[in-house]
This record gives sequence, structure tokens and C-alpha cells, in this order.
Amino acid sequence: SRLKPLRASVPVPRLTELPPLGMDERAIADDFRRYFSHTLGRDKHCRSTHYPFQALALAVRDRLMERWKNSRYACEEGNCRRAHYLSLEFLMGRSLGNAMLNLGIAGPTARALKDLGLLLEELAGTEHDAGLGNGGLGRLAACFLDSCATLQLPVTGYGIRYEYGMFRQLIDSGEQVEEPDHWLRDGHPWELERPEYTRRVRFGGRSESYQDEHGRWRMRWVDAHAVLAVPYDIPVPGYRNGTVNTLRLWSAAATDEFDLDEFNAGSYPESVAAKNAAENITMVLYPNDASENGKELRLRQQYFLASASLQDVLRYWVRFHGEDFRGFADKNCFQLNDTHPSCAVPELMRLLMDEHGLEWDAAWAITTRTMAYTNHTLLPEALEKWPVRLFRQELPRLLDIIFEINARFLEQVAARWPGDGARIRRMSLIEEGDEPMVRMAYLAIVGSFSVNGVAELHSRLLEQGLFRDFFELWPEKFNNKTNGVTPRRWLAGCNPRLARLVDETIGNDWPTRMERLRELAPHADSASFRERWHTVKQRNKARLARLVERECGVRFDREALFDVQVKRIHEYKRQLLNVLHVIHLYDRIRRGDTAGWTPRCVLIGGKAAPGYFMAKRIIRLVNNVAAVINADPATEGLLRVAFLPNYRVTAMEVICPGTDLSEQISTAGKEASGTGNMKFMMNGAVTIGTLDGANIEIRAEVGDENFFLFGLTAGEVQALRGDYDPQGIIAGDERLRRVMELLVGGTFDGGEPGLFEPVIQSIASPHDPWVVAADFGSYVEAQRRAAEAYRDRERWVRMSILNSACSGRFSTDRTIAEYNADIWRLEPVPPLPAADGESG
Ligand code: B1N
Repeated sequence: SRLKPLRASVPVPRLTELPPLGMDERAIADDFRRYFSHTLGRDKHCRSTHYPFQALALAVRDRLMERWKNSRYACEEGNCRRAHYLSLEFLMGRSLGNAMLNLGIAGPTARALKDLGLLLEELAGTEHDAGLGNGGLGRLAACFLDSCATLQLPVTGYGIRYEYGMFRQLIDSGEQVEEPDHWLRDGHPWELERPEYTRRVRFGGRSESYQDEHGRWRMRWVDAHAVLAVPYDIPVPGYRNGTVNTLRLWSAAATDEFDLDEFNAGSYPESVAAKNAAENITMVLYPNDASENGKELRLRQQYFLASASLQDVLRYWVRFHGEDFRGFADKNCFQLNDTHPSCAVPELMRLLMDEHGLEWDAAWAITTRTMAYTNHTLLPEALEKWPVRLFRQELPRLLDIIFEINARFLEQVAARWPGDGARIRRMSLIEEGDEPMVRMAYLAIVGSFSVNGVAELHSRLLEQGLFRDFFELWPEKFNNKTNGVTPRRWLAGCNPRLARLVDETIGNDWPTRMERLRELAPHADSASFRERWHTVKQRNKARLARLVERECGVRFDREALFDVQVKRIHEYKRQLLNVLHVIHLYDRIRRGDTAGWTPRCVLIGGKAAPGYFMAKRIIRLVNNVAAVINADPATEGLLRVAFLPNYRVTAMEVICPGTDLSEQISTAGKEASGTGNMKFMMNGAVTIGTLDGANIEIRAEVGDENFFLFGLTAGEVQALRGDYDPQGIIAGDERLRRVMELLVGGTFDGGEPGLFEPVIQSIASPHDPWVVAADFGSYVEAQRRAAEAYRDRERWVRMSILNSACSGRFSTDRTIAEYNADIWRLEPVPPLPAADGESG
């Protein structure tokens, strides 16, 4: 380790008498000035917002530090049970606004800056997004951390400190171009490097048996090369409760001896250059959402996270309990965010046996009492399988352990279903074939005491479909935890105008008691309340329109219906269905069929995985359709279309408050949950959607009359297999036939004939798994109902209010309370009393 541990004789500073930092305007202004002038060394000639932002972030961070320490101490001194959330992704977005909101200092800070001639929004606007995730799965992890801190649960997030986060998306001639996101370039004021907790993670080599000092045969991993895992801690403040939890992100660094070996062999420059191989591990986030690409480096990332995090937890255990692991499972729980960190199962076995001397049964009892697994998708292309060959090459000792887990597991299966060879082959952790593969989901299920899906439908489909055999064997392991979003960032933070109106109407404790939003419902009957609600929505729409104008050069009229679909671009999410509807509207305009028209502004945004051809072609289509429609004078005042580049957390904070109609139109049975749907609902958008994922639960909360439902059910989609006839549907539906004719006729080709041929083919194919044509008719009908509802302003505003009012269930506070009640079983830990007595 680079930093030598302190010896017991080294004097340690006594810090308990530190005076608490003021939370008022004056104290914040003083600290800001000190950081700006003394720490950063800037003066009146400073012309960039970067340094004022940096100074402000440091001043705010100071106010997190003492609460952070008090939270750690409370947990240590209470010897409390803890949970560890292992995830390859944490999509945190910006931190400044959230920290001020949760600390309750946004007001005094804004005033302090104003006195200094600065605008808080302007400084906050210079912060980079921490884009360490692809989409829903990564953002869910971030929302969970916020709720854990707010509920004062001792939960630590463990992830990877990627040098490059999710790529920046540019649109060039209608096409996606990816640019690297070097988000750390200007420094990251929220992280604290902790070199003293550096761990070593090994790769390669081989495993061998040997006799230990008692003559017992054991296995060990030899000839491996080590990489250092250096932790960087990020504070996670709870909402006005004095708690600050930790997100610990690992960064890879080369070891010194790594270099030395090569140096002694006489190739010093080569050996220094070889540092790259080690440091590459945490270089970049893989930009594939809900699909795997099987790259070796990705497996290294996964093992690196699992091993470093487990070692960290074991080190903490040994510090207080020595090598006695009997109480370990009572005090620790690991939640695996999908299979991505599922190497943790065999790695915990390895650490307990090879490093801490436990026997198999004791280690297995601990592993299966501490691991819990969350599944996030049913899509076959997202189910992780790693070649046995790759495991043997990179993680040979883990492969031994996986084989042993499998042998013991299959004995259990054989005992339960004697002679059922087919079932053994189905359930084996190893898929046999030319290239045998490790099935990571099965490894996670066998090694865990809990397996959960992320919405009711999804969890049911796991039990009846994907994991059916395992559900038969262990029904008690399976459970549902419907996703949520944090109402701090996704209502209080992003929609201050609506938050103020809600405060004035039902009081201000709703950010931690979201079920109270129901009390808004009766106010939907009040004309004056509806008027105030409408005014807020219109101001938010104006803000969104400014974003669209700036980023897309398209003018949105805020009187029109704002119809928005933002999420990763994927065929199952059916942005294509949305585009077909837009083309249909354009066709109606061209035909003059515009009696009783509702003016509409359609916004679509999202990133495509760089190697996903169809997704990229769909982006091209959206852009081309937008260009044609926006340029046609016939559409003036009736229809506008825009593709928003570089959709990310910070964009959503402007988008969801300004949306009227939320598009949640995935093929039923394909979207595990969705979480954007919840953000829109909370901010008073009405959903048009299928019976998929959490949409079903959203509709159940808000009532059928406040939700625009369309499309086949998951069961009906299943039943279509084999006799799906899109050509017949097209021929039989005048509207769809005309839309297809416009596409085929090249209206949107922009002079590149055949550009959208693959798209046309996919719609017309009887093998289209997303059954776009099947749902077109009912989608257009639902859109008609939505447009009609919007024209009745009083009716629409009422629906908008009721959507917010019924969104309380979709707070991650509810989700996390359920994880805790059913899986983690943690006690809330109030921090040790802060010296300033403000921890309340
Ligand atoms: O997880 C979200 C859900 O709300 C979404 O419905 C679901 O699609 C999403 C491999 C994934 N599932 N799987 C992934 C992400 C990255 C990766 O490399 C798969 N993301 C989801 C939260 O539950």
C-alpha cells in the first residue's frame, strides 16, 4: 500500500472538540471566500464559473464531513448489522444541488452567493454528471443510496470509479456519434481518496493443491498477478437527518512489485508501460444497457469489484472480531445488483477458505446466508454467461469453486428429482456445448438466500418462466421488490415550483412521507388549485421548451401537448411505435384531416449502445422524420418533433417536470419495471402505456380513467408466437398502410434510398419479437383519447394532479423499507449526536 499504516505509537490527533460548522448564510459565505481565495488561489480576475463552483462544493462538502464521521462511528460503536450494495453502476448525476437540498442549506447558500454577486443556478450548472451507469439499473442504485441514508440504514454502496463514464452523445447529420466522457478531468470535489484501505486483486496464474501446516490438503491460487484496488469514498447524505452514508468506488492501480519484476528482467520502460494493463480495468464503463457483450475486460471489472469489496468487508470484520467468523452472517448482507457482481459468490467462498482457513460447509453457510440477488431483465441477450475457458484463464481458483458448487448443487437436484437428466442439464451452472459457459444467474440464485424481481409482473414471470426450475426447488427464496425513485431528487429537487405548491397545500414533510401526497387528491376538485397547478406546469414546460430550443433548434409552443419518450434506445422499448404514430399524425395533416386537432410537441431522447445497429438506425429515423415535419409549413402550430441529444440524469431533471404525456410503450413482458415512468408520474405527467413492468402498478394506483392503456398483454404477446401476421395487419389498417407507404416511398430518406429498409423489414416480419404492428392500432386510439383529454384543460389538470397524488408508492423509501423488512433486516442507526445538535 502506498500509505504506510499508522503504528500504535504514532500520535493521533484529538478531534472531538472541533466546533461545528455553521449552516447559515454568513458561515457559508465565509467558507466560500476562503476556498476561493486561499485554497484555489483565485481573485477578482477569475472569469470562469469553474472555480466558484469548486469553492462552493468544498464549502458544502465540509458540512457533510462531520456528519459522515458521526454516521460511521455510530455504526462501529453499535456493532450494527450492515448491508453492502454491490453494483457495476451508480448513475449519480450531479451532487451539489442534492447535497444542499438534503442538508437543508439551499436557501442560505443561494443568498450567500447573491451577496457575492453570484448566481447559484449558474454555478450548479457547471457540475459534470457522474454518469457511471447506463440507465435504469444504475440510477436505481443511486436512488437506493439516497433512501438508505434517509431511512438511516447502514448500507454502503460498492462500485467502480470509471475514468470514463457513459459516452457523450452528439448528433451529426441525424446520426449518433459517441464521444468519451472524461468526467474527472476538472477534478471531482465529492470524492475522498482512501489509499489506506487499498486491496490487492489477482488475475491469471493457476490453482494448485498443497498441504498446510497441519498436513491438510488445501487449494491455493499461484502465479497470479496482482492489481491494486484503491477506494474513493463519496458521501451520501440523508434528507435532513444528520446521516451521511458512503459510496465506495474502486480504482485500479499497478503494484510496485509488478514493475520491479519486469525491471529486473531489464525492460524498465516496458514494465512502466505495462502499468496500463492494470489500470485499464477501471478505465471505461461498458455502454450496453440490457445486453451483454462478453468481453474479457468486463469480466475483470466484475471480479475486481467483487473481490475488492468483499476483502474490504472482511477486513472490517477482522479488525473488530479477529478470525472468528461465526457471527459474520448475522452482521452482514450483500445485495447483488443483477448478476454483474455475482463473482462475489465464489469469491466469498475463496476468501473464507483460502485466506481465512474455513472449511467448505462453514464458508457455504456464510455465503448463502449473506448473498441476495436482484434480477433486472428477462431479455435473453442480457443474461450473462461467461466461457469456462475465460474463467480458467483469468480466475482459475474461482472456477474450481464454481465446479464444486455445481457438483454439490446437482446432487441436491438429483435427490429431489431422481433420474431427471433433462432437468439436471437445464439447471446446471455450466451450459454444455462446444464452448461451455458459466450461467451467472444460476450461480447467483444457488449462492443466495433471496432472489427478487423489480415489479410484480416481472417477478411473476421470473417464477413461471426464466427461473421456473429454481422456483420449484426453492419457492421461499423468491420475492418481489417493485422499484421506485427518490422523491428528493425527482420532485423536491427537480421541480421546486411544484414542491412549493405541495408544501403550501399539505405541509412540508412529504419528501419523507410520500403516501401523504394522497392528500392532494381532494384539491383536484378545486378550480383555484387546478389553476395554480396548471401555472406551475406551464412554467416548467417553458423551461423544457428552452432546453429543446437550445439543444435541438426546435421551437416548442408550451400550449401544445408535450409528448415525451426518453430512455435508452432499444427495440423492445419501441421508440419505433412512437415514430409510426408521429408519421401517422403527419399523414393526417397532409390529408387535411385536422378537425379538432390537439397541437402536439413530440420529444424523443436516448442513447443507443454503440454496436447496436437497429437502435442507431431508429435514432436516424427520428431525426429525419423530425426534419421533414418541422420543415413542412403545413405542420405549423399543429406538430413539432425533436430528438434531444445526450439524454442523461441532468436532462431528465428538466424534462420530467415539463412533460404532459409520458410514453411507456414497451412490448408487454419485456420491460422489467421502468423507473422513468415513475419520475414522470410524480411530476404530474399522465402515462400512455402498455401493461408492462411497473406501468401495471402505476395504473392500479392512479385508476384506469387517469391512464391511457393500449396494447397486447404479456400473455397475448406470448400466444402470438407462430401466428403473427404483420403484413395482414398492415393491409387491414388504412392508417398503418399509409404510414408504411410514406416510409417505403422514401419521404424520410433524405436522399439515401433504402436507408430505413431494415426498419421497414422488422415491422413487416412475422418474426418481429416486439410486435410493433400488432399494437399500432390500439396505440393510435389511445393517443386519440389522450389528445381529446388534453383539449379539456380542467380534465387534464385533474388527471395530472391525481397522478402526482397517487405516486407515493413509487418512492424508493417504500422500496427500501421492503428490502429491509424482507431481506436486509437492519436497524436504523441515528448518527452520534452532532456537536451542533442539528442532526435531529
Ligand atoms: O433495470 C431497471 C428496470 O427498471 C428496467 O426495466 C430494466 O431494463 C433495467 C446489463 C442492464 N435491466 N438490465 C439492465 C444494464 C446494464 C447492463 O450491462 C443489463 N438494466 C435493466 C431497474 O430495475
